[in-house]
Amino acid sequence: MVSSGDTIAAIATAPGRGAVGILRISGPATAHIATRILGCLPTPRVATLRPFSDLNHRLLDHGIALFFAGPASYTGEDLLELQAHGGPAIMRGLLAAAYDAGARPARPGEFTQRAFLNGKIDLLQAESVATLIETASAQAASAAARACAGDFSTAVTSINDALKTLWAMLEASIDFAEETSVQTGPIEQAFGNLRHQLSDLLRDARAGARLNQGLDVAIVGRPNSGKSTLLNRLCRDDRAIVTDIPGTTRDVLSVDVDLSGLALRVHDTAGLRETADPIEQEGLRRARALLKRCDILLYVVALDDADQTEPAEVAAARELGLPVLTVANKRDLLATQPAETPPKDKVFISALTGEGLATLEQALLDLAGGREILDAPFVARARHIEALERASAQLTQAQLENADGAPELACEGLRLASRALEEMTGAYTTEDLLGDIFSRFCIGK
Ligand SMILES: Nc1nc2c(ncn2[C@@H]2O[C@H](COP(=O)(O)OP(=O)(O)OP(=O)(O)O)[C@@H](O)[C@H]2O)c(=O)[nH]1
Ligand SMILES: [Mg+2]
Repeated sequence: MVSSGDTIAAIATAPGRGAVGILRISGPATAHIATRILGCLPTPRVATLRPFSDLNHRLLDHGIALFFAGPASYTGEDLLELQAHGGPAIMRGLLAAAYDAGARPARPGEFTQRAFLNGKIDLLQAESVATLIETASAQAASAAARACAGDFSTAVTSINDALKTLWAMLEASIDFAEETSVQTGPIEQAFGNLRHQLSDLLRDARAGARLNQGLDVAIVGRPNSGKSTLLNRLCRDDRAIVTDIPGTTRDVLSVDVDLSGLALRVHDTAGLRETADPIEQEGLRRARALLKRCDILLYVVALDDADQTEPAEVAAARELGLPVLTVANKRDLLATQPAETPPKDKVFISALTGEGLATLEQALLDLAGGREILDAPFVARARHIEALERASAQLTQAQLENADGAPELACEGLRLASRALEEMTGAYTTEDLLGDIFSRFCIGK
């Protein structure tokens, strides 16, 4: 067990008043501190009702004490949880008593960091603890809970094991090349299987990252096409100013929208047109900058607009492969229904009356790959995608090198691919990476 030698304490419940407040203490002095505050050391893993007192024997509260003897605890060390009445004065008093008895304040995420350092969980599990706490979406929370339970880690570790087996086969083929005729079939097959598994995992991880981070949706189109009206419809709130004056919106207005469990950030933008107005020009600059970093475009075109040509910005976004959903708006102004059956990337709506909104939302969900994202088996982060992409590129390269008769180079490629996977689980890691990950946690976790 890795123990940092000192004992940490923090309030684990959210600040403010609550029915119950929890103080957590972890480290070698935990049993001593427990005895000072409780008058005795509770039997491990048994909820015990005790008076809580400070070191001057002043009663602070009565509550439940739970003692976990290391290594059978969250952190892998001796750990005490005190459940008191959740008043700020009580919790401050308990924390001060813990400090007086020898604990020091815990840094953000330090309990989970200790759990990682003591081998209770790996890095992927630790990161998903933070995601589970942060996320507002039920789907993402469930996927984060599966990652906490180790689903993502198991998938990564099993690929890494297969990779190492292949590496050993290749090494053997080098060592014994002159003695036996090397069987290339099984090696090629192992390369094929691994690439297949890695690409499946990358697909799942990309979906998991999207579920975790949500998607940015930009609403663009010519002035007065009804973009701001559409934003208000999508968020079911009167957020953006709507007038019949072209050029009403200047700033980018961003609103969170929950689309059947998928977290969207929808951005309303200034209408695309040539203008001499410096304020509007700045609005257009911001709109164009947004186009470079969004995931999906809603291109709004008013059916009564004489100019139906697609703005250059939208055409350029299509060129770059950005998914575009064309929203033909103001359908209520048409005397008859549109004759054409729209393709799947076009919908007819009236943002004013709300007609066609459900169709638009379904089309948006489909275009975003919403089903796959919502079904993601676990949550992931950009760092995981980057590592999986690196592992995948190394594996592809190694297969080519092996086919070219350079198994030594292929072995080096497999070593680097394995290193990338071990960076994910934390089997291989650096101080900087750990500092970066755990500093984002809340205190007490
Ligand atoms: N009849 C009808 N009018 C609409 C519809 N959608 C928007 N409008 C009207 O069109 C005008 C412009 O609407 P906005 O939502 O402000 O348009 P915009 O695209 O945000 O305009 P800018 O911010 O100037 O670029 C307003 O008078 C709206 O009431 C619609 O579906 N039907
Ligand atoms: Mg507007």
